[in-house]
Amino acid sequence: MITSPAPLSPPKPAQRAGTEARPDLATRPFKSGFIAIAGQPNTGKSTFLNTVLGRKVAIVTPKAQTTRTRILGVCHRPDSQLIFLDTPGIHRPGSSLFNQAMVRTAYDACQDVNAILYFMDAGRGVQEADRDILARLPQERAALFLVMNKVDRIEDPKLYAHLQALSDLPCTAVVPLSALTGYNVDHLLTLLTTQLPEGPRYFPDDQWTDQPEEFFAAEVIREKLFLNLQKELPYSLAVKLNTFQTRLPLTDKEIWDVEATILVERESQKGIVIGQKGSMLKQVGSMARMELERIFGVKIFLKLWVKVRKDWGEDVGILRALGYPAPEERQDDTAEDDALFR
Ligand SMILES: Nc1nc2c(ncn2[C@@H]2O[C@H](COP(=O)(O)OP(=O)(O)OP(=O)(O)O)[C@@H](O)[C@H]2O)c(=O)[nH]1
Ligand SMILES: [Mg+2]
Repeated sequence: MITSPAPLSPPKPAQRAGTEARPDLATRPFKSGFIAIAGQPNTGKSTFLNTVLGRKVAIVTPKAQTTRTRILGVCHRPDSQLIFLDTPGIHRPGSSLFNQAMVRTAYDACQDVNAILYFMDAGRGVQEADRDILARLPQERAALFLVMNKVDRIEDPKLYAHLQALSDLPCTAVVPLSALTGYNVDHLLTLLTTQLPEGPRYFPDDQWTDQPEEFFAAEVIREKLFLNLQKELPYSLAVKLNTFQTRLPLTDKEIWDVEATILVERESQKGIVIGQKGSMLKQVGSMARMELERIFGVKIFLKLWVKVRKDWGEDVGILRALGYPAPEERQDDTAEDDALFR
C-alpha cells in the first residue's frame, strides 16, 4: 500500500508514491534539493516553473519585472523532489528601495541551494549583464546550469552562436530550452536530479507551493493589471488583499468573498486604473475572477478598490504588509547595485 510520508521525514523506499510499477526506483536512493531560478527579467523563469509543475504558481506577463517575490514550487517525481525558487528578474534597481530589495531577494535565493538555473532569452542572446550577474552568483557552492530559453523563437544557426558565446563560462551544463513548448524540460529535470544529494521528501505529495492562497489571489489580480495597463503604470501599482473568506452559510457551490485594494502612486494613475465609467477596473476584475474561480473551483465575488499611496515602494511598512521584499532600513549601496549591468 502506498502511504503519504509525513513532511520533513525521509520516507522508507517501499513507501514512495509511484514506485510500485518500477521496482528499480524502490531501490534507488531518493534525491531532493533546492534549485534557484535566476536571470534577467522576462527571460521565462516563471513560465518554466509553471511548466515543470503543470500548474500555475507564478504569474506571467510579457512585461519585465513581473515577479516581485521568491516563489517556491515543488516538483514531485517518483525518485526525487525538486524544490524550485523562482526569483524576481535581476535588473538595475536605481535608487528605488523596492527594486533594490527585489534584486537582493533574487541573489539571496541563490545562496544555500544545490543548483542554480541561470535563464537567458535566446532572442537576446548572451549579454554583458549576464556575465556580470553570473560573476556575483555563489557558483562554487551550487551546480550552475546555463539555460538558453525561448529557443522556439530562433533559427538553429543563431542558437549555435549563442551556445558558442557561453563556451568560456564554467558551468555544469548549458541547456537550450523552451519553457513555453516544453522542449528539453524533462532533460533538464533529469540532469538536475543527478546533481541533487540523497535527501528526504521535504514537502508532502499534495503540496506544490508555500504561497498562501490569499497572496496568489492578489498576484492574479496584479497579473491582469499588468496585462491591461500600458507603459510604466504596472510598475507603480501593488495589490493588497483585504478580504478572503468563505461566505456563510455554505451552499452547494462554495462562495468566496474576495476584496482587494489596488495601490497606485499618483491621483492621475487612479483614474487610468478605474477607466472610463469604471471600464478598466471591470475588465481587470472580470478576468481575475474567472481565473480564480477556475483555479480554486469555487464561485468568487470580487470587489476591487483603488487607492493612492504616494511612494508605496519606498515605505518599508507598506512593502511588508504587501508581502514584498523590504530591507530593514535604506541601504546605501545604490552604487554597487547600479554596477550590476556595467
Ligand atoms: N516564445 C517563448 N516565449 C516564452 C518562453 N518562456 C517564456 N516566454 C514568454 O516570455 C514572457 C516572460 O515570461 P515570464 O515567465 O514572466 O518571465 P520571467 O523571467 O519570470 O520575468 P520576470 O518575472 O519579469 O523576471 C511571457 O510573455 C512568456 O509567455 C519560451 O520558451 N518561448
Ligand atoms: Mg517571473
